[in-house]
Amino acid sequence: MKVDIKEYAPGSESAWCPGCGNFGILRSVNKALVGLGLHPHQVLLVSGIGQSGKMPHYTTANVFNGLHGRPMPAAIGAKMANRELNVLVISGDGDGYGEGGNHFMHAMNRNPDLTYLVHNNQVYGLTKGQVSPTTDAGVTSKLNPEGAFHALRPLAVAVACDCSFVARGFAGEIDHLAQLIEQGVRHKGFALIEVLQPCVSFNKKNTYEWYQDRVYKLGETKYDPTDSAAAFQKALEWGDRIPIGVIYKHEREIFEDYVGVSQQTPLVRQSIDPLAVEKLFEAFT
Ligand SMILES: Cc1ncc(C[n+]2csc(CCOP(=O)(O)OP(=O)(O)O)c2C)c(N)n1
Ligand code: SF4
Repeated sequence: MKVDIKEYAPGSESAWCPGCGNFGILRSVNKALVGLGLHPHQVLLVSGIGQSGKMPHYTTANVFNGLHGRPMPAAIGAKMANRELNVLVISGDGDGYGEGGNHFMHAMNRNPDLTYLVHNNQVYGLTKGQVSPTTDAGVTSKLNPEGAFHALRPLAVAVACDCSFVARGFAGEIDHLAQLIEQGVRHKGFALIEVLQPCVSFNKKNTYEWYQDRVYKLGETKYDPTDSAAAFQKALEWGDRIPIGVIYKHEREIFEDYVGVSQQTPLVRQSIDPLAVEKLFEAFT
């Protein structure tokens, strides 16, 4: 049955500030899921804590909202138990690159079949604008009057970790971002999609206009996303020109194949033997 975007219409009103870049990301996610022909029951959105972490609550897909910086282990567990689910992990730059930096690195290395959206607004939005790992050097906040020190370049980290799909979108380019999300979900393996997300309340530097003056689409240039050395250079490009599109992609073995769950009936479809469960409990009493 054809999917109607109304299926993803939220039942609750959002608590985001008017003009927040998260609205554009949510629209792109919904468009992509419709484009993929996926109904809400076929999708799981797993998030951490933050303004980004609220996003799953504004859709009708399955939701798991966990701890700050910790959506990844829950998402990997869900995918292992039910590989038929399309699992999207939703993070912020603080959640994913700061608190969750350890999970970020190991997930990319292991290559589970997940799509990872990082809403990069270059601040800790929910806690009122402290500097984050990606805040541009020199940018100040109330808690950091001396300014941020040096910005992490997570997409270069991703290429170095041999992440099998690395892309960047912009919340002001909804159709382009929706296309990237579709590609990320179709990709067999770990797909990182960082999204440049204006925070209209706390980031007065990286505004919609600031990005619009700088972003350019890699798909409109002669760029080969399968060349890892070129991808590393491209992932470091930031300043007067900022690339959006697919930066790096290649196929390699996924974690589910390696651990053998791809060859088994998904755990969620296996019947439970109450006697076996009882024996298991006995072992712990
Ligand atoms: C372990 C832990 N540390 C800190 C916090 C407080 N906290 C909640 S949200 C947040 C910042 C979120 O920033 P980011 O991940 O960039 O998301 P945004 O709100 O900008 O979307 C922090 C520090 C927490 N909830 N748990
Ligand atoms: S504080 Fe920033 S990130 Fe949070 S809802 Fe407002 S504009 Fe969006």
